Amino acid sequence: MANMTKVFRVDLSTGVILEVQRWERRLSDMREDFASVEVVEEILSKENPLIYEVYETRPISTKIGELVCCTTILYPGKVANEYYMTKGHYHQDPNSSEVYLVLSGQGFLLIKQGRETSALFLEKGSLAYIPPGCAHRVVNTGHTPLVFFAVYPVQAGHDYERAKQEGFGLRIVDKEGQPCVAKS
Ligand code: S6P
Ligand code: ZN
Repeated sequence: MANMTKVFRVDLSTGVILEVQRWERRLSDMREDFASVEVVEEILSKENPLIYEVYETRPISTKIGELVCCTTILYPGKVANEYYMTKGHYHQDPNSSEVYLVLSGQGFLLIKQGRETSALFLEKGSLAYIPPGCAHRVVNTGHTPLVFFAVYPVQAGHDYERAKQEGFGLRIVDKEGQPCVAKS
C-alpha cells in the first residue's frame, strides 16, 4: 500500500494542480531561444516576464512505466513579433512518448521528427500525441494563457541542448495581427 496513488486536484479554470511541485521559466531562462536576441536583452534591461509555469506530480518511484502528470500555463505575449513559447526539448529516452490535452487558450504545437517540423493548431479540447524521438515546443498565439495537461513516462528525461542546437526550423510570428508559420 505504500505506493498507493493519491488523487490530485486540478483547478480547471487556471490549470494549477494543487499541492504539487511548481517550476517556472522567465525570459532570462530563455535568452537564446527567441530569434531576436537584441529584443530579449532590451526587455530584460527593464523586466523579467514570466513566460510559463509548470505544476507536476511525481510518482513515488522512478521505475520504468511510472508516469508524470503535469500542467503548463503558457502566458500570452511576444518578443518582437515572435509569440511566447516553451523552450522545447527531446526526451532523452528515445522510447518515451507524451500526450498533451489543451484545457484553454490557443496556439501551435511544433513537432520535429527527423528533418521535418509540423505546426499543429491547438485550442481547448485539442488532444495531441507526441511520438517517441520527436522534439516538441508549444507556442501561445492567443490573448489568454494557453493551458495544457501532459502525461509522460518518468524515465523520459529532457534534452534541451539538442533541441536548441538543431532548432525547430519553424517559428510562429505575428504578421499584421495574424499568427503565421515562418521558416527559420
Ligand atoms: C515534459 C512536457 C512538458 C514541458 C513543459 C515546459 O516532457 O513536454 O511538461 O516540460 O511544457 O516545456 P519545456 O520545453 O521547458 O520543458
Ligand atoms: Zn516532453
